[in-house]
Amino acid sequence: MTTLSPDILAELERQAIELPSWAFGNSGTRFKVFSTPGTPRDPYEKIADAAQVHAYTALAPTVALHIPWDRVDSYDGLRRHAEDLGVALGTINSNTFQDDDYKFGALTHEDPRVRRKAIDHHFACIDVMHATGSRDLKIWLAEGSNYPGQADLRGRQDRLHESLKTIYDRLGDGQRLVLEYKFFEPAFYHTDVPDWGTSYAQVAALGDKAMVCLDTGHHAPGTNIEFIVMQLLRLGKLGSFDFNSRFYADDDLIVGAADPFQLFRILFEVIRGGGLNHPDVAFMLDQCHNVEDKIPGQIRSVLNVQEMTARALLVDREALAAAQRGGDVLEANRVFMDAFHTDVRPALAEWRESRGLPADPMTAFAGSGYLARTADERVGGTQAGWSA
Ligand code: LRH
Ligand code: MN
Ligand code: MN
Repeated sequence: MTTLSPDILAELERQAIELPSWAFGNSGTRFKVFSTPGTPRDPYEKIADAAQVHAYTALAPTVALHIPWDRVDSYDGLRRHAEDLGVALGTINSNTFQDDDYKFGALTHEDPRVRRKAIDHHFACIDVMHATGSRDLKIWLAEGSNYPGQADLRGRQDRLHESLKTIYDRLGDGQRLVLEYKFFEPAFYHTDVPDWGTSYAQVAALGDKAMVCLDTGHHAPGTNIEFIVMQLLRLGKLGSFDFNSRFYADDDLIVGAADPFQLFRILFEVIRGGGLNHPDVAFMLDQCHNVEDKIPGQIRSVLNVQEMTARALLVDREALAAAQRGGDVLEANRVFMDAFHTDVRPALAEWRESRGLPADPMTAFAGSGYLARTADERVGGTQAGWSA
């Protein structure tokens, strides 16, 4: 059995992956949303489910909220509820994509009234952050156009800067703005923040408290995502990850399910860039579980990240650097692939047990009866938020 050195275990011990509250709601496609018995009926129950993931893995100490999907009367109360369950509230995600006013944009809209409304929504999110103790305001904008000529691309970029600046100036001490990019959808011709370069240009113009969010599902097929990770870390502007995996578009499937090797390559660059447990980088999941059970889906996800992190930590970086310096292409590739092909699961299981965790969190959770219990208790669970 492969053993993991004390240094590697110390790194893994500090690994923290934030869960999205919306992963615990029902979700689907525009064709059908399947409901699951026991689905949370409110943000309190979503957090209770997220706390299960942490209880079985010790990997997921925080939960991200999406506003207004996770609207509650008292965010202070929600914060205490989370703490009672052994987790904390994390990133606050704004939402300017489900309101008729935003049909032609929000922060980029031609009409100052609509821009003001979108900015005010972000101010409200910052108020929530003060109550929850959250550090990050994550902004993803569903803004763009469908037809050439429909929109003034340049004017929209200028308005985007002005709006973001107004939001940025409202941030408190220790708070950050994280701007997420996505190459298409819902707009199909142009998107106002389509790529890391645009996100970088916009956040660089704001200041040190503004960073880029990289959602792994938001790139064209074949994009070398680890290169982008390297570059953003090099520039000191990688603020967070939204991890998930994709076969076709923004599939939001379990991270590491479609392409574990890509996840390994990304995590290798994170480590190479000093980023694992890096204080500037929030490691989040952004997933939906349309057909599988949601809590086990999240447990599987955090375990996948942990497993690929352990493999990436196993890369013999000295041997790799020597082969790279010597121009030994095949040796460099062998060193890299050796780590990727190492089965770390038995070593991780043993280590988990030594920390009082179940060796196999999936089986332990399945045996706990939690899903059957919540199915009995909760009637009428809500959707992930898409129609909330
Ligand atoms: C957009 C996105 C963004 C949203 C989430 C629900 O596709 O990745 O992060 O907040 O999905
Ligand atoms: Mn995302
Ligand atoms: Mn997405």
